Amino acid sequence: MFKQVELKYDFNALEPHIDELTMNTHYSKHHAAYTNNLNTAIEKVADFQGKDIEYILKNLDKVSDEAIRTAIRNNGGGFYNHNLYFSTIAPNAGGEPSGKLAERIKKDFGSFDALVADVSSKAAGRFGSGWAWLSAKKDGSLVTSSSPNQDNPLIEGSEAVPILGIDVWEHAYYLKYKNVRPDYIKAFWNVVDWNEVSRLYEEAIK
Ligand code: MN3
Repeated sequence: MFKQVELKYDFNALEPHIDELTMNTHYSKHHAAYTNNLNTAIEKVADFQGKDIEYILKNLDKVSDEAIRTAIRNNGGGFYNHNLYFSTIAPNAGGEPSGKLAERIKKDFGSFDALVADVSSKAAGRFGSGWAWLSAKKDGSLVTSSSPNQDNPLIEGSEAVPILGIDVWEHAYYLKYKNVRPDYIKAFWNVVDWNEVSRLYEEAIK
């Protein structure tokens, strides 16, 4: 049984950057539904019993039934992506990373501001619903990308592991930011928990 990550903060804790109603609906309804639907879909796949979500997302081609495969792709992606999202945002966060991650950002993107601009432009440019990512490869290098729907680099067969994702589905921002997605993206950087992202980076390159 897959379980949603527990929030270490209240729904209103990310105000004014992400509003309470959006956080509550996003976590209690959207993420909960992805999680429940994943658990239901997975029951029908013997190969996936007891497997972790990373394995499942990388091995969707093992599911011969197209409807079940699609259900696991959409809801398994939704489960994984939102666990990452909700665990890498926090109150009193934002700023810039330090240590190994900061050094690698400088090496791969030139500066922290250049990384933010890169991911922000991929998030703003994603047509329709989807995500923009910062991911790490085993050799320590960092890459950015964007995915449609609830896809992510694992589903797409990348060797890179996501360490930060911006959800640009309208449910992530529309109540407060309406059609102005770029304002939400700008605000998102104020809630990024770089300590947690750094921890995921170290984990990914181990
Ligand atoms: Mn979402």
